[in-house]
Amino acid sequence: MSHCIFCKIRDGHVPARLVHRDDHCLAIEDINPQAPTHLLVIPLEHIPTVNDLTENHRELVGHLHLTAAKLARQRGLADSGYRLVFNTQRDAGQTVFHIHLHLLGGRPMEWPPG
Ligand code: IU
Repeated sequence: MSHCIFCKIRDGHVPARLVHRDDHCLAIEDINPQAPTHLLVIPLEHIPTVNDLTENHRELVGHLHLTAAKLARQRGLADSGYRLVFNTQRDAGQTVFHIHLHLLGGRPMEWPPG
């Protein structure tokens, strides 16, 4: 079995609060939310970091963003705003090495992030 926590969630071996699933990705509630809405949009394919994306992932990357935008709309965040983030590698704070698009919203946010 994969050691990757998001692969385990994908395969149903670890429970998670699933809010979306389709043929290419799933979305879950983050277990340590940093905003009133904090979802993770996760491709089914195990891709360790954004550095590992190839031309073959072009559609998938678009799909992850469109899915996040749909979830943001469903939660009433389209007008107030939200943030989409791929943390990539150590300095950005990536802790799970299976790419995931953070969707954060429901409160004002600062820029630049810490
Ligand atoms: P990061 O960008 O790799 O730092 O984000 C990992 C996120 O995954 C982080 O916000 C964690 O709270 C979240 N998470 C989770 O939702 N469920 C888990 O079992 C684990 C991490 I491990």
